[in-house]
Amino acid sequence: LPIGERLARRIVDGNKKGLEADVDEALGAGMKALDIVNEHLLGGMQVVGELFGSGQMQLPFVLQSAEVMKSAVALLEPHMEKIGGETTKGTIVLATVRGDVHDIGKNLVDIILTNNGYKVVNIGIKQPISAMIEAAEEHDADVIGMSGLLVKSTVVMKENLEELAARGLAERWPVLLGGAALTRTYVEDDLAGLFPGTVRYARDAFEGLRLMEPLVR
Ligand code: B1M
Repeated sequence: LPIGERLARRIVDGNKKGLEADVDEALGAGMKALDIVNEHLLGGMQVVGELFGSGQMQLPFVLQSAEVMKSAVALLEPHMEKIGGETTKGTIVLATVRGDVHDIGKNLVDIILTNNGYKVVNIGIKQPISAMIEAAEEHDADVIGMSGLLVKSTVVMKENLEELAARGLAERWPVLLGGAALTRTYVEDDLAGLFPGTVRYARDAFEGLRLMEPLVR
């Protein structure tokens, strides 16, 4: 198999043995670290999701795939382009919402934003809105970013916005939402219609990056 397909296969198979050599080979062949993630590793993860969703893959194997994904991203991260500079362009508190453990996407967002000059306060998974507010206050954040992959998490995000509004904090932090169960219309029509502040949807980490500039005021 060509190296890109081999890497995708590793994610599907949850096979970490020899991963580093394959990553080196891909980089040595002139592939860009981010392209390896986007074009090959995420494709593998997509297949895992389909197999799991259709009952052809059991959860422990999904977990193994996630481990390989995380290791591959960790190996590639030092090879990603970074913009230098002393000052940060702004600060975002980033969390996976209450009840949700999925963090691969959130951590990719962290890497992309950090590499592009933002300060990211990544407070982890299963975070209640109170923890996001606390971190945003402590770090004087410009934006609160929430990730969640479960359908249930889209409801939690709505509740979180309601909580921000109820506490009079809707205008204080614009909110960036991302994760596979969300849709643009759900966020930008339904949620935005309920929330007195600003809430935006990012389909992927790069849209998240593009949205940061207008959100940081
Ligand atoms: Co879970 N899981 N999982 N899982 N898992 C999904 C999400 C699922 C769609 C699989 C399926 O059924 N086909 C399904 C959800 C169904 C639903 O809600 N209707 C599901 C389920 C059911 C579950 C469990 C409930 C299974 C169980 O226990 N029976 C359980 C949930 C536990 C919990 O959260 N309480 C569970 C557990 C797990 C593992 C632990 C095994 C593992 C996660 C490991 C980890 O993250 N540390 C896992 C995995 C790996 C997946 C799939 C296969 C892959 C997710 C992933 O990492 N994708 C997933 C299927 C799928 O999504 N196709 C699935 C790659 C990642 C880069 O994409 O996170 O979407 P994503 O991020 C993208 C964008 O969404 C965006 O940028 C990224 C790309 O650039 N983005 C943002 C994300 N967050 C953003 C935030 C932003 C901006 C952009 O700004 C703030």
